[in-house]
Amino acid sequence: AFDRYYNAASDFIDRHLTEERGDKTAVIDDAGTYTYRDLAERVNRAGNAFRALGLKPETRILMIMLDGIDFPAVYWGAMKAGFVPVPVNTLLPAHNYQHMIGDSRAQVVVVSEALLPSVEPALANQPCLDHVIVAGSTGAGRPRLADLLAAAAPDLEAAPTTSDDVAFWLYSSGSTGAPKGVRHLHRNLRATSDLYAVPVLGIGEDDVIFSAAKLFFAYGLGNGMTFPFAVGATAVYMAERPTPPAVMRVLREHQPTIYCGVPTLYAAILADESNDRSKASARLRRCISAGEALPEDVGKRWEARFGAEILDGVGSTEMLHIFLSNQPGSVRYGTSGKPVPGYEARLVDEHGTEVSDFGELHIKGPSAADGYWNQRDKSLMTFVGPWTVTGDKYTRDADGYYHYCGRADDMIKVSGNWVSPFEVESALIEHPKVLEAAVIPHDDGDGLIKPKAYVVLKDGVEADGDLEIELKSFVKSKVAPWKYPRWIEFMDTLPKTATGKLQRFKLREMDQG
Ligand code: 3SK
Repeated sequence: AFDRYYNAASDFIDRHLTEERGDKTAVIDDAGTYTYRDLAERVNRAGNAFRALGLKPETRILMIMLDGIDFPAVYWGAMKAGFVPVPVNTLLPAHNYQHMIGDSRAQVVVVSEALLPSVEPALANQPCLDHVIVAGSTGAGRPRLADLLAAAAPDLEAAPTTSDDVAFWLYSSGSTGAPKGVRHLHRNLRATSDLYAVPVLGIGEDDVIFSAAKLFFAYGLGNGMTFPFAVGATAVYMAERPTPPAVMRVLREHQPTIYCGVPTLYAAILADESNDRSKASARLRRCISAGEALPEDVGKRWEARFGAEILDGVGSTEMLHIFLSNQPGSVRYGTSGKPVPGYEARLVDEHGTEVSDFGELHIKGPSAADGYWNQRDKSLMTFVGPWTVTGDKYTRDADGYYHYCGRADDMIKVSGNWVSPFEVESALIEHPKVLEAAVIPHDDGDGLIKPKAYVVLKDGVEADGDLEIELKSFVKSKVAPWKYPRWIEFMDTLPKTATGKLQRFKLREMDQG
């Protein structure tokens, strides 16, 4: 239950001062360590700095920012002052920023100095954009965030928002079309921490959490800000790209107790045989994975080598965080687990009828977004009454575990039988020479559809015809005979979204020429 007035920033940040956690470490970033008192003061200064610009309530503030202490200061400060922060991916081309600034009608952009050259072309001809603030040492000729914070007062009364007010947006890239603004409410942050972070992830005040997924992703935002600040834990931020060596370095240097990764990164860290717990964190007690389904083999190998189980789960930008998850002590690798208590799941066939064992996954729960900004048709298709349509196909087994089969439009029908590309990909990556795989439908020349695989090999492995034959028979030994890939193409990389999700549709387009 929420009070009439509820501001999530007061709940997640200010509460620690009244609960006497002011001296506790809230954040460790590349430059230093910050207590909850430091964090609360920076949040207040940021909120006051935005108010000093004369912004009206609900003004959007677009954040193109690297992970570091300025990120939570701007995000929670904007929210506390009644504005709407819109963190966006830092790896995009300028035309995407141009779309997001225009689409959100942001009046302010806060950009990390290192990113300014790639953002600059998007800043021109934006009728609503009045202020560009640079987080960095020189400011590159524009107002510097550090100066605005220094000039602002350290105390701030929270704006009288309600739990149903829009608190922030995230952009959802999806597989097609321009990114859509997903509007989330103040109440949604609390829902993800109360339902997932505390009871499933088991985060507590003594935890130190490190998320390889960046703060601008819904997954990273929960892992790196909502969850630690919900309980007074410590978050570790790293600005650079999460390569395996960089992640291993943070695991070693900061000894986190919880690590949040994505399947590609788990697999890439494991590909270096010398990586193990002795080179990571002796305190590591729990890992989570999301973004795409974690192959069974990767989960088992990680647990054996790092001594901590991975809770694989699935979430979405629209639902804000994880709604299906494995639970500690009952992990079944190769599955996405069961609905997180507080969420309901249903499987629906192509006629919209609820089915018991195989269909498209719909989710109901209290962290669902309010809708897409300015996209009425897409909102109607995705937010259907209390249900959110995920676009993912799942099977549910007799024990209630959900098994990912692929995007609704990725399933392949071979001789009347459905083939889950994910199942074939999982079989392929069990082969010791394979790093990653993607499977799509391919016409065999007679108009019949069969699976085709694109495979990335581990470093130093040579692709040749013998390996192709070896991989085909390897897969045949693992899955039903009609599922093996009739063609295999070797690639250097696979196309992925910014959140690391495989884009099979791009391979289909490439395949069809
Ligand atoms: O992709 C996911 O599984 C996910 C998980 C948590 C939050 C957001 C997303 C997209």
